[in-house]
Amino acid sequence: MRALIVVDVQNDFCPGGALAVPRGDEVVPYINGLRDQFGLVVFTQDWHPRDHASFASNNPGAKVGEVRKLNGSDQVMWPDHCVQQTRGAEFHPALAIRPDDPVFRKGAMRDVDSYSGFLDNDRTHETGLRAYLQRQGVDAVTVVGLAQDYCVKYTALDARRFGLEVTVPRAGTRAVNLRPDDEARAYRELEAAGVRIA
Ligand code: VGL
Ligand code: ZN
Repeated sequence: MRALIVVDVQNDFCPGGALAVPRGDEVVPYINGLRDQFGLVVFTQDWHPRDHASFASNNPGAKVGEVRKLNGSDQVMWPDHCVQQTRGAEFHPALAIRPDDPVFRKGAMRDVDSYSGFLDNDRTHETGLRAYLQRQGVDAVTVVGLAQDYCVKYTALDARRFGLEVTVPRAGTRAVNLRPDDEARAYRELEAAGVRIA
């Protein structure tokens, strides 16, 4: 069975939000139109505590966009975003999501960021998404949402590592593009890992 994984379609990643992805809201109608083609639809939600270590505001002297070391790994300094229980962390109001759709939250531990919907960046804690998809008999996934060069990319790469067939439709995602070629590079990385770009 093929599942649709909808990554981080939250207010803070849409125009007007704290970490706005250019034209990020354009994915909403596309995703809404896609969901009925799938036997299973799951959502991820970036869900940070206010003191999260990825926020520039929590790292003295750090500027947004700068890269610092966090526990030995490169960490982009982000604006405060998707803080738990805030409007910015809520799903885009037009996103079609039903009360019993499974939601996998990530990034809740203060000292580690989590781009992939499967695992945090230090690759020690799983969100439960892998086990859930396995229980449901999922062998292929389509990954959509925000942002193409971060959470969508890492979610798709982990899905490949876990042996799933993975498709990323261009119409279902938008990139942050901190550097202008990040989106193109992410697509190349995905293709090299065997992800189908549609
Ligand atoms: C994301 C940066 C920081 C994303 C989440 O959803 O792509 N990007 N946190
Ligand atoms: Zn985040």
